[in-house]
Amino acid sequence: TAATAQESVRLNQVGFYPNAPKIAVVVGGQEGAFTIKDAVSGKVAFRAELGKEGASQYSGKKSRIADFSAFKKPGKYVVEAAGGKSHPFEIKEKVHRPVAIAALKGFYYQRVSAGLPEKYAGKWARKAGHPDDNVLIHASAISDSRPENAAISSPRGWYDAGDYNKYIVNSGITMGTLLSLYEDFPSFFEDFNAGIPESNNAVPDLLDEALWNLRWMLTMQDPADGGVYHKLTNPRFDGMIMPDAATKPRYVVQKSTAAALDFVAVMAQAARVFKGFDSQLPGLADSCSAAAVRAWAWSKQNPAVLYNQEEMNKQFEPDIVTGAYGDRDVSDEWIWAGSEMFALTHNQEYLKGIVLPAGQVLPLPSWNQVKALGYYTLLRHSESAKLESQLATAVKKSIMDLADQLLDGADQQAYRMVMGKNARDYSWGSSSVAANQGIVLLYAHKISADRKYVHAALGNLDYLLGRNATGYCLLTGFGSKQVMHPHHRPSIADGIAEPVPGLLSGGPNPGQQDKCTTYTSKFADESFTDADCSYASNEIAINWNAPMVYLAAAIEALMK
Ligand code: 9MR
Repeated sequence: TAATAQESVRLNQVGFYPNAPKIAVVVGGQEGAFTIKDAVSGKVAFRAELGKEGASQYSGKKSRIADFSAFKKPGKYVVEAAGGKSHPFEIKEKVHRPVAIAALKGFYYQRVSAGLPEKYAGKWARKAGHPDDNVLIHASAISDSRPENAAISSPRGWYDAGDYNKYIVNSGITMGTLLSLYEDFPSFFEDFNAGIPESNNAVPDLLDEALWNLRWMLTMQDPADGGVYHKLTNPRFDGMIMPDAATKPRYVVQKSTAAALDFVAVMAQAARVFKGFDSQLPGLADSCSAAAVRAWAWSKQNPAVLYNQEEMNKQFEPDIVTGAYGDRDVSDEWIWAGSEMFALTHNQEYLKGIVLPAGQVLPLPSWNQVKALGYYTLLRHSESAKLESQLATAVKKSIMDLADQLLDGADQQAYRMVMGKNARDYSWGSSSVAANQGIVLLYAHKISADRKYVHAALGNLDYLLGRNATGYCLLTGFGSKQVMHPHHRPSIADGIAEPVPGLLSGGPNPGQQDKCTTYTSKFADESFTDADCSYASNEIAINWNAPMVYLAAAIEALMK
């Protein structure tokens, strides 16, 4: 389908900082001038020439860049070019603050075992679902301490995504990202009110929200041996119903090394972070620290117990067919867990095998690849924990090498950004790729103090908010062309037209594993459909929202 006039100019539909780059992409390839007009009066406020012609490496669609970085006057505007007109946007300070707040609030809406009163949830108020106070032990998880007829209480946590299950592996990277955000920008969160029930207590809202999931994670450890259940789940996915209507039996399943090590990392990091709130949360930091030590010991005895759902289902009943998060390589989990334990204890023993093998580039974080999370923590704590200088140098170099590899050639891309340079960027949950690339770039800025990395990270935030080949602003509740039909059970079942706000859509994914019939393009950068059938391109997930919160909040903190 042909782009409408508005869709032919693509930009961050939320807005721009006065003193930062401002880029729009004009699709079509026509040359000439573009103008910035006042959105209300229509008066021309700025005029310049479009840049040279470029083309999407996926669709071949031609485009030109409208660079109006030199225009700094606060206000509300549109871009006009080549007969097209952009959605309206603002130029102002703190322009992404509402984005950061809403993306954190997105986690509140995902709370399990809690009713969401109107006072906090507005029209998305809903009843509590999943008390999870009577969770069965799946046959794969039976042990001396937890026999078959035993049930455990494992309430709270966040719903993982559009489904209602709770997965330790995916909680791991999510919590690591949020706790790192706090560790990296603590003062920013002194004044950051997300409008959650705990907003008026003495703990920052970011940590209050994380606590909801932390308390659940603690219940996933078997007190007898320190091992950690891989997930808490229904045997099969629920229908498109509200949480309180979803009452099928729930199970904890098999312990796994990935779950145990992600748990170690989160608990060790939480122990450090919550030590600063001992008077508000007495004993919490110590409990986290003890839990981390026990899960580490279990992992040492069980260094590679992988979660293989198909194999599990051959041996045990009932069959479990929900998300597997079946990581087949836990070497990076060892590095993340070891790094967090080192930062907690300052004991070098935890750092075995930490250096990247020669010639390897640090992989971008994802649920099954968490090495970089370990490196971020070593970077942050290299001085306080007295990291050996050789190691500290190697960690810095790895992060800089990755950031420079991301940046290399990005300004030659049709959309002039890091995201999408490599075809593999468009995978399931590609929005989290864009956000995690942004985070690496911000760490490179922390190391180098070079502002170019902040501007490149901002480019990826622009991508998520509208400067992309789908034309959508990918965070629900924001922009002019909004995601309205995410694959998210409450948003589908609640009878409210607008989806729950502050949730990041997964984004383009040419795999199209959901086989929805509503896709209009097969090109990687356009392979997105705003339809609730599309769990492969339009689901939401906690591990995608967390880097969105990080990127938006960190950029706000750095743009002050
Ligand atoms: O994010 C996960 C993606 O990397 C996998 O390719 C995909 C298929 O296994 O699963 C994604 O995670 C889903 C999880 O299994 C269940 N809850 C929803 C998650 C997001 O789609």
